[in-house]
Amino acid sequence: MTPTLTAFERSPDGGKGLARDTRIRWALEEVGQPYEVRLVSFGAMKEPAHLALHPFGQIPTYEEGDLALFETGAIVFHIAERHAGLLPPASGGDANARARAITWMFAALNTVEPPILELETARLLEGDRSWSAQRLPLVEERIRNRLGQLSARLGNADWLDGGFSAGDLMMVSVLLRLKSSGILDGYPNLAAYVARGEARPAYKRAFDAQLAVFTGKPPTA
Ligand code: GTB
Repeated sequence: MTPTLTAFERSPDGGKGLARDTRIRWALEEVGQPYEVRLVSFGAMKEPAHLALHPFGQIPTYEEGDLALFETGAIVFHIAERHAGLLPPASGGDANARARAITWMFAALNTVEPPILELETARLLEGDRSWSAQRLPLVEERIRNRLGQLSARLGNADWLDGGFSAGDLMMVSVLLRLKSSGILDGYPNLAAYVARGEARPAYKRAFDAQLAVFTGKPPTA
């Protein structure tokens, strides 16, 4: 059954791939699962029909037959459970490696993404407050602290734990949000890690597909 995602009809980033539907598109591209997209306006996201799918009135959502999901972590995990390619197999494989890959998904969402979101809030929503100039360096310091720890763990490896996994997909997606800040440049191995993620054909297809929404041109892939 072909799943359907929701995505912004008009993304504030104009197609830079930062809205979270890109992660889901990427996961589906990695496993070779075709999908459909329903574009929603900011207004429609707060209407009952969308709220029935997503209690917080956000994108992305994921519908597959009777199943409706929200939260990118849950959606990527669901895709990784249903298809080979994003997690080491549960049985007949290395169950511990699978558990560790899932751990990295949670680490991306619960430990690395929050300070990055704080920075976006501090810049976009609080930039005009009198205390903003004092707060920003503190927020940036919290991000650098996390990136330093992540960088030390990644070392010279290509991916966080052996082969590419849903943990890397989520971590790269989270780190991509820092790209324009220049903060990643202080961690060359993390910058290279993100570039490796972006170089994956599945990521490129996902990026092109979300960009096509805004350019009106069909994806080239
Ligand atoms: N925890 C949820 C998840 O992981 O699925 C968070 C979902 C979420 O934040 N969705 C955002 C949304 O719907 C879009 S992705 N926001 C509208 C609202 O809350 O009313 C966040 C996002 C939006 C825009 C950019 N951008 O333009 O750069 C980047 C990221």
